[in-house]
Amino acid sequence: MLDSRVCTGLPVTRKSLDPAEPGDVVGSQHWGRRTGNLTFEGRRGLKRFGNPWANPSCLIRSVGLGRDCSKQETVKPHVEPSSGRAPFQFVWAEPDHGFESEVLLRPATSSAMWFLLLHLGLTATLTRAELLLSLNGPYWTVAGSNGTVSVPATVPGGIYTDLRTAGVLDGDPFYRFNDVLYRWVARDNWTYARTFAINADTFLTKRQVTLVFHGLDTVAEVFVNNVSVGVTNNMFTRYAFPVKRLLRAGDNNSVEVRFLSPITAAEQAYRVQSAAGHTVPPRCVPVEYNGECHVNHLRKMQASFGWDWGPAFPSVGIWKSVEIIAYDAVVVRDVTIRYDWGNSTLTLGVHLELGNGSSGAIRGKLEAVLGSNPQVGVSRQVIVESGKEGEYLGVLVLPVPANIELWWPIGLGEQYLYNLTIRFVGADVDERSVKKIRYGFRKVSLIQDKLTPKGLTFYLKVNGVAMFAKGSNWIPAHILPELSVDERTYKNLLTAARDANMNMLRVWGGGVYEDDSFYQLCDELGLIIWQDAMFACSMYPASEGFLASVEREVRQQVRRLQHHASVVVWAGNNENEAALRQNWYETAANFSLYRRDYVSLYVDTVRAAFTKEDPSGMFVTSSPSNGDGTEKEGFVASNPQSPFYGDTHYYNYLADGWNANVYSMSRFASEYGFQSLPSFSTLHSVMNTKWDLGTTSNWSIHRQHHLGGYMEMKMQISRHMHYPEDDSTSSGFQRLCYLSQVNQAMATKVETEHYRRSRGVLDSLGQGMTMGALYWQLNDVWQAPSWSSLEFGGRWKLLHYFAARFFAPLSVSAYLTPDDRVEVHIVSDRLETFEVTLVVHVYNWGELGIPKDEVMLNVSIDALSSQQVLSLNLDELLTKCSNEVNARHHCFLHFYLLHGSQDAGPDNFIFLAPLKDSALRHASVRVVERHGPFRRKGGVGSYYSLEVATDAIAPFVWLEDVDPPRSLLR
Ligand code: BMA
Repeated sequence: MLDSRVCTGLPVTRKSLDPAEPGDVVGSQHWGRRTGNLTFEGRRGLKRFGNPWANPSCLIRSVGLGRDCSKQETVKPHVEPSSGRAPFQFVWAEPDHGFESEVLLRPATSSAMWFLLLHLGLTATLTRAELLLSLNGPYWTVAGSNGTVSVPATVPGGIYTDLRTAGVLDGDPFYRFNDVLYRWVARDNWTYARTFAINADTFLTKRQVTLVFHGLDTVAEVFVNNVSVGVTNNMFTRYAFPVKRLLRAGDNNSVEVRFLSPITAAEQAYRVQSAAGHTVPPRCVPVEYNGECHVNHLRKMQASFGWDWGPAFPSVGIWKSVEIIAYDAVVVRDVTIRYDWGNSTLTLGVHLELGNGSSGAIRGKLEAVLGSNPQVGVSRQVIVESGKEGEYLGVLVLPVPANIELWWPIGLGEQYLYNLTIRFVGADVDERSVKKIRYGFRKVSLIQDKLTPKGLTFYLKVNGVAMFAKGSNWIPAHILPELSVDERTYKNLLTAARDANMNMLRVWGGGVYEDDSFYQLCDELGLIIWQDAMFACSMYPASEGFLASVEREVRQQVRRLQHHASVVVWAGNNENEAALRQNWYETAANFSLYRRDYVSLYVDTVRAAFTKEDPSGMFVTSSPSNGDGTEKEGFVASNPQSPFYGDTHYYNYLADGWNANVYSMSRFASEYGFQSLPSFSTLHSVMNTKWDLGTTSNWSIHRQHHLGGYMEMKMQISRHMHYPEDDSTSSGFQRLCYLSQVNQAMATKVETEHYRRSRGVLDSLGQGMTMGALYWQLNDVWQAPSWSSLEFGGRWKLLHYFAARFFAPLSVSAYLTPDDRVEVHIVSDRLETFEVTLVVHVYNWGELGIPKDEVMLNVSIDALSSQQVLSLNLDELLTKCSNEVNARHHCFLHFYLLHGSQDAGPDNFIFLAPLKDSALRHASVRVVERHGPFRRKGGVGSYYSLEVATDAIAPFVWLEDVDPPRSLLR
């Protein structure tokens, strides 16, 4: 029963980033592959005790058929002298048994090694792990309800991807109107099925055999060997079904997942909910979304029914891994961690699974080892008894060495991460379960202290440092959840965030809780995460069943994510407090009813589950909210957007976005932004340039989900620049793409600079002390007008280049007051006082390279501060620049900072009149030299170095890669 598609095999790579340890499963392969090539790395630093890795061996263990195919090979390390790292390569040939194998790593026996382990009171165990039979891979079929469509399927995956691969959907789902044309897919019910073999001698002798789905999207019934084992209705929870009694020895076992159309499921849930006269609005997404209704009744990615930046692709499928696990002892599922600075201890909450219907207690040893130098460990005998849902919580307290290095957000220090291994070793059974994580020591608090004359502060203190949060809002990396968890895409987008000097991202509540690898990357990159629970822009049911499902979801997600150094703040929802208070969905007539539901869901359920799992964690019930202020007002504040408390979402598309004086104050601006079109190179692959150009074409209207979006864009652009005479010509449309990005970049720059400056402001009303600026939105899910700074496929919009500058650690910015004063500020995120020379140059638009006047000032900039350093009278400043009456149309101001003779940060500028009225000269801009490509260190792709020349002052020049790697355009 070999499948020819997998015979050639993919290279096996080790997923975890940790060095391998004795007893580790360092690789595994699916049935059908007979050779493997595995590279892994051994632990270093144990030299003192002899190197147990001098001669390690690998043991191939086959699971699935019970035949003992084990064999042992010695693997030769190749030690890199410079790093001391010891990568091993192991090539094996597999007996032709056609099932799953795993490769275990064995150290050469070394008495010193045993001494070390005994010294730590640990068991170096070579006992077997729980058995795991992965049901992932291309071995599935999926069929529609009337049997006319039946195609091969892959798990993890989803129906749109499978139908596309099979050629049933013959076009790019994002091409023109395909999102709507392909909607029939989501209206059908789909059944995923496969067969698999079970080894009776290994699997079926185990005490517990469980079928585990890490993510089912969404409403489904699961059958094993034609017997129903359960139903699912929450895409964000893991489902585990006991299946031992249903499995048979041999290869004729089947699993089937029958999905109900999400559109039907949402409609049904809505009807049930409304039957008792209690409707939960909104009834549908706005008509501009071309979306579907009632997604708020499903625990599913809310944006998959349409959003103001995304298409509706109501997804269906097994979007995460599936496996059968079999064990006699327990499975270490998660670990939650509390770091007690005072006592220098880590308290580990080890979440063990015993499985349902477990009889009696399981005895064993719980161990934890921290890969610090020196390595520390703790070990404790436990008697595990089954609690709710077959779970048990074991607690370990681990002493932390004094020399531990802290984890810092990027920009404030290094991102030290330590290996932490947690094991359960059975006492009565020869079995162990291991969990490995990377842990960063940091102390974080959300400071909400009283401010005079009014309100509370709202900022993060990390390792004692008040951190200004700079960043953006993260939406899923793809509208199809199965494609959103791609590690390469994560790396591309998150590295771009880091490269733009961001230190924080908010994972927005209308998407998904991201994959472990996302948070792992954020840990490594030093990006702080604000994690919303997955509720957005809606009222939600508060029925018993709904709340129970949410409680389970939050419990599982908090346990999974809590240990990440990057995950710092949680919020109950996106904008639902504001929606309720401001009557977005006509709930005012029944305010107290909806408020009661609101409190039941976000306070009594989400917050309660969160606090239970992470008592010292930080949680706000909504974003935006007034934080503690919201709590004081019974969780629905009279103004959840108050400038005196918490966080705000502020959008004003009508005022002049380039004028700093139009922006309001905020303690923490967690959303604000402006739309733009992506580059023409990104758009043209999904349009027909014969019909679709121009903002009034059917295609452009179809693509624009934000009511009035083009009108606002036109208004904003026209204030400062010449809107194309006809945006339906090819050049006019391309010009619009460019101008919309210029406008977006400028407006977001001006607004962000306003928030960064406001760190140092506390006005007479009590407004100011802003400590966060996260613009909306970082990334995109398709090629359309949106607020993103990164296009679908990863290309940078102008805004992203601007962000790298306006988020720089040391930044000079200026603005013109209504009474014509130029106020110049310097903002510093540095940890020490810094001496700089501020240079202000006055330029005439007509004269390239020669400032007409100059002001210089030496200043000492306090650590972590925003300081106003200059206030200049504009008319006086322009006297040498131009003697025209309208001098400000001929001149602009340029600012930069020097430290000694070196640049101390990015330069900056302000315009003094709308550009369309200014005396710009026509510039001829050319690339004169090109070097590269060079490999990007620690990032994705390569880069070039180009020399660009101009013969006149040319604002807003950026380079666009018109042919990005296809791999990034999935
Ligand atoms: C905010 C977000 C999103 C939305 C964005 C732009 O309110 O929370 O729901 O996409 O505005 O309108």
